[in-house]
Order: sequence, then structure tokens, then C-alpha cells
Amino acid sequence: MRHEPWRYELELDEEGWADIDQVLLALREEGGRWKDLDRAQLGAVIATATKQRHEIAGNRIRASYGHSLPGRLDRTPAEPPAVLFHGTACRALEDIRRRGLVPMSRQFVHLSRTAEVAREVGCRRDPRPALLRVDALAAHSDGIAFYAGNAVVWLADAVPARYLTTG
Ligand code: HQG
Repeated sequence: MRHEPWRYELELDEEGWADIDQVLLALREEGGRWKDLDRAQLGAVIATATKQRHEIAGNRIRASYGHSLPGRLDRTPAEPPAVLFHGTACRALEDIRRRGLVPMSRQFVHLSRTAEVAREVGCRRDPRPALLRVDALAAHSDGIAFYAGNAVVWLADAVPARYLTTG
């Protein structure tokens, strides 16, 4: 649902939603432990996942963030909290100071609500990650679009370096 829905013959709408029955069919076709998966089980997995990567609404399911699909999903811009955080590899800082935060292979830049979550994200790339503080509300006031991902993740198109502070 984030990267290659066509591999499972899933059709996503312009906001990234898929029909939950189609997703169940695709998972059952994988066989093995998925072969008898039912809707209640899928719902329980999603509701109790440590990282809230997906959301269900009625008969539809979508990934809440993280997409690398070609073609941009429609999202509704929203007012972000005053400050957001981004954890990254120290080796990326020089380029980030020059170009700001850019989405790289995903559709959006991913930002965290708390410094703690940002540090965890950064640890995927560097055992001692750099922590950036993002002056999100100022960027938003200056016309940069932000979008709510889930309770801990916010998305942005790109964040110029002038809204970032290290340390
Ligand atoms: C970096 C995971 C050089 C950026 C996580 C990051 C998150 C630059 C990397 C979610 C740059 C992209 C997203 C620039 C940005 N020069 N490097 N100008 N601008 N970067 O994985 O934020 O487990 O696409 O700092 O927990 O690390 O998938 O983004 O290091 O929430 O659910 O380019 O993915 O969630 O890496 O992580 P990513 P991210 P899931």
C-alpha cells in the first residue's frame, strides 16, 4: 500500500485508500499463515500495531504515511504543531543545511511530534543520529504545506534549511 500495490493487484484511489476486501483477498492469496485471514484479525493487527502505519475507515484501508508510489496522493494540508522534529544521519547534515529536508525516495518529508520518536527514526541510519528541530508553524505561515500522518508522524512537501536547527 506504500510502495508497490500493483504487485498485489491492489487499486488505490487518489488518497491511497484500497477496498479492505481486496486487501484481504491479496493477503489470503499469499497463502501460509495468511490463507484464512479475516477482517477482524486484520483490524486487530492494525489497531494494536506498535507503529500506526495503517488506518481503516469503513470498508477502506490505507497507509497513513511512508509512500514511495509514483504519482502523488492527495492529502489535505493542515496546521502543524509549532515545533516538529527530524532524526537523521550526521553524514546527511551538510547536504540538509544546503538543500533543506527533501522527500528523497518517498512522497513527503517525514517529521516527528517528539524528539524521542525522531531519535528512534534517526537511529535507523546512524547509531548517534542528529536531531533537527523544525520551526513548523513558521514554515506553515510562510506557505509550506504540512499534512497530518498519524498521532506521531507529520508530513511536509519539503522544509528549507532556514526552519531547521540542530542540537
Ligand atoms: C534524509 C519509518 C541528505 C532524511 C520512520 C532521511 C519514519 C536528506 C532520509 C518514516 C536530505 C530519507 C520516514 C538532504 C532528507 N540530504 N539527506 N537534503 N533530506 N534527507 O526513510 O524520515 O518504519 O525516506 O533525513 O520511522 O528516515 O517505514 O525517511 O534520513 O516515520 O513505518 O533522507 O519511515 O517508518 O529516509 O523515515 P526515509 P525517514 P516505517
